[in-house]
Amino acid sequence: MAQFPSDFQWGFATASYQIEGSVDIGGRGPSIWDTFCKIPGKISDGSSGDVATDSYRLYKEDIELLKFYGVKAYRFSLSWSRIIPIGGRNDPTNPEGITFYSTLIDELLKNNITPYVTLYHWDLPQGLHDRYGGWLNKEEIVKDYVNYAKICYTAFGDRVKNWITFNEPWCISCLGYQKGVFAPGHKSGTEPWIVAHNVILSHAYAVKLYREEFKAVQGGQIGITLDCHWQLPYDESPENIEAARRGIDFKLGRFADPIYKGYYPDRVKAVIGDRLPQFTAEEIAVVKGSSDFFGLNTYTSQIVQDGGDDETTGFVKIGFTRPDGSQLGTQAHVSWLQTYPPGFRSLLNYLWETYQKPIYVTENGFTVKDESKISLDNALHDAPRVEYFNGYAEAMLQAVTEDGVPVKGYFAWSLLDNFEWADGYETRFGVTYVDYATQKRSPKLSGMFLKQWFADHVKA
Ligand code: GBH
Repeated sequence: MAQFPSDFQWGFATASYQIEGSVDIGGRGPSIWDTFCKIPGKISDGSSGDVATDSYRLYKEDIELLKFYGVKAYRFSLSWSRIIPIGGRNDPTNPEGITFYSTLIDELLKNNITPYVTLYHWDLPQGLHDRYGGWLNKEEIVKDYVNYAKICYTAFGDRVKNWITFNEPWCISCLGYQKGVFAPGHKSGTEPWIVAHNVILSHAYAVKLYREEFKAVQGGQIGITLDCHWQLPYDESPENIEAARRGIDFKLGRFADPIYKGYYPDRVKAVIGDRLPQFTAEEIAVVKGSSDFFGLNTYTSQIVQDGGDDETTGFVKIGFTRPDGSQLGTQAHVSWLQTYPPGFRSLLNYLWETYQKPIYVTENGFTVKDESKISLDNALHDAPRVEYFNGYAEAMLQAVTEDGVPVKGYFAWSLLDNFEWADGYETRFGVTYVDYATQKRSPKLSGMFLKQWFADHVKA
């Protein structure tokens, strides 16, 4: 049987605002998501991360679950406003917040679970948004983010050896500042490009600091996580083949090309023109080569056609229906996701050919249709999620053992059902069912499946 090498990492991923709750507890300051959730109509069920899976209090139960599944690693994110409640470089830090994460890290290590820590998974301190416009203000935000990163390296870097600076800059900029469906809910044509640029710079200067002042002593690696779905042209027409390439550049290349190659993609420059900020020579020297690995979040594949009016996609129309009317795969609870493992294998090959970096799949997962509406017994028997993970895990194994793509680790999204942003709690991505009335956690079949699959497919 084909297997991954013995050092292959696998586990589950979560994010602070989606699981912690306790938003007013332990000295935490508000984030832009606390504010956003209070705007009527923004969250489909009117909920928020106020309680979520209560993991600030129940973190030991979460670690028990991780142990039960037999994982080697756990990816979670830090809440910036738990560590620096207002957020800025001259603002006080919160010792209670630092102690919380320090204890979590110690408990993971005690149980032989390697922490993979994301510094920023969308929960900007509200204080910085109010003070100077948050991600829109280059001069301030880069310095404040680097200061926050420095506090984290200093407090946790003796034990944390795997750092991820940002989760999904495309979502931060396009959903937060262009479509307005994520915090802070802006709708603008210029802001998303400024925000994206400032996120890239914040990432790059935080990596520079790590490499110059921490890496020699702490010996860790640091990189960024980008999100991308594989894009299949609707047909063989030149316009649709070109649309798929442009779609990937607008989703991924706009971040990956500066970071791994040192310039914005031509297709993006051609369309965006002078709305695209420019890097100074000094800046691009810091940006280029600023990620030790390729962190990838991917969930689906898309069938794309030239046209439409959506700049966030690069003016490509996204669907799942082939010219003959057939669907790409099994439809998930959310409209944007269908199961299609071959696209995952293609994407892994594309990333390796294009960027030549070892890959960590930092998120991958599925949400079963109507899982919140069926009985607990039925929800625990999540066959479509098992089918999804089976297909994706096999595709990844083939990419590694047959195609030679260096995938080093895999994190399924997510350990638990949790606060699914604008979808609230109805959309469930967990391999563990959460009863939100009692916070009782119950493993689903898919969690048991992954436990067995990785036990079988990673060399001892
Ligand atoms: C990830 O984003 C997130 O990192 C994670 O926090 C989240 O819980 C998980 O996915 C599951 O959704 O407005 O057309 O883009 C994945 C990227 C961003 C894809 C939101 C779907 C909504 C449709 N997702 N997007 S669209």
